Amino acid sequence: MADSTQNRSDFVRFSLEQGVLRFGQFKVKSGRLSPYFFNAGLFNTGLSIGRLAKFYAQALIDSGLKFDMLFGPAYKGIPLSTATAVALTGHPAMAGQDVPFAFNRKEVKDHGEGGVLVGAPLQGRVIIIDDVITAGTSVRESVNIIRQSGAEPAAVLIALDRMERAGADDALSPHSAVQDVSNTYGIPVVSIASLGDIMGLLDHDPELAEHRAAVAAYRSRYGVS
Ligand code: OMP
Repeated sequence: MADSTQNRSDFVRFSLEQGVLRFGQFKVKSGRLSPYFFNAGLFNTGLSIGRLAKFYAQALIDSGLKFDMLFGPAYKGIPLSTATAVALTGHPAMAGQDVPFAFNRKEVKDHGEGGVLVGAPLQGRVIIIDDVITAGTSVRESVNIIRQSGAEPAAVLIALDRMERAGADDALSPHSAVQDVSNTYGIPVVSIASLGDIMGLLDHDPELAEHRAAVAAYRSRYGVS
């Protein structure tokens, strides 16, 4: 198994073990009833966020993308960018290179150090880190912040790509939210894992066989290729 495939399937397994990935019936932001849900907020201990960060770091290294620093949109991107910078800096492929990171505040601060940005100055090729992309709002804000600082948004790094078509049931877009983000800003979106990897888990784990049909049906109804 190639390294990146291993990272993807290990991540799906890890998410399941942590209770982050669940099967059942969940109403998602789009209003659809999804047979699975990925709640990244449940990576909420030192051990689990440390492991999560290693998966992000490995996915970024596997992508082969060149980058200079990380940016985590408030709020969820803040611990993600911080932990991933730690994981990248300790990754053998970085050969000891330190990785700067920054994040934004949701409220502009008018005293003290002021402003909306915290962390390293935004410069060079910046990787935006988030958990899932639903409407792409936080990516749009991040791209604007990065460009306004004279830096270059280089890619978006997310945990899970649900690979589902955007839009209402009677007017489904041919593209997913992830593809729309990539097309709109002209930057790649790298995910640690995707719906395809979840299907891979369901195909190979007999204990999860009962969920396979529902996820496959959801995928054929809403999925992008
Ligand atoms: P933000 O991080 O604020 O963009 O929120 C992400 C959104 O995606 C939240 O509304 C979540 O409920 C939602 N979400 C997941 O986190 N995981 C999923 O598997 C599916 C969704 C979703 O609602 O599409």
